[in-house]
Amino acid sequence: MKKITLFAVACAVAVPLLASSAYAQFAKPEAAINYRQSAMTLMASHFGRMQPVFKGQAPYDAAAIKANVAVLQTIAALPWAAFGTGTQKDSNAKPDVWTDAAGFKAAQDKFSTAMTQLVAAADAGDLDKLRAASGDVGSACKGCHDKFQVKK
Ligand code: ASC
Repeated sequence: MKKITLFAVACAVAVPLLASSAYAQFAKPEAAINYRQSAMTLMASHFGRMQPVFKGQAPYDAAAIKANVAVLQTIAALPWAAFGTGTQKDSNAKPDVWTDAAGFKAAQDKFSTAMTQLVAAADAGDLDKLRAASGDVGSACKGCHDKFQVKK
């Protein structure tokens, strides 16, 4: 009876852990690396394409920026689940991603906060706020890369 109870408790703990781990979503480490790098590439594209507008080099189309920021926001949530244990080899991620998990999470949170500001500015149709939030998003990208990405 005790054994069964223990087994039930172990399952109750293990199943949600497995479901949220990288291995529930990715067949092998290379798939996780490819996934997160693809998300980063898409983010760079959707972030980069707005910069001419923020620099005053292209006209501000509020609806187009709002739609683009919505895409960026969706992609921005994706990479983090793909940094599972055992997915460092042959990637650009520094070991610090795993050895300083709290620091890596803090960097994600900084990015997420800046993204929330960017979404709010896009929703408000406020170009000055968009510029400021975009600057914060860019700083969050760079800060995380400086700390957690191998320089190429
Ligand atoms: C990008 C990109 C980054 C960030 C960073 C911002 O478009 O690829 O890594 O913005 O350069 O400072």
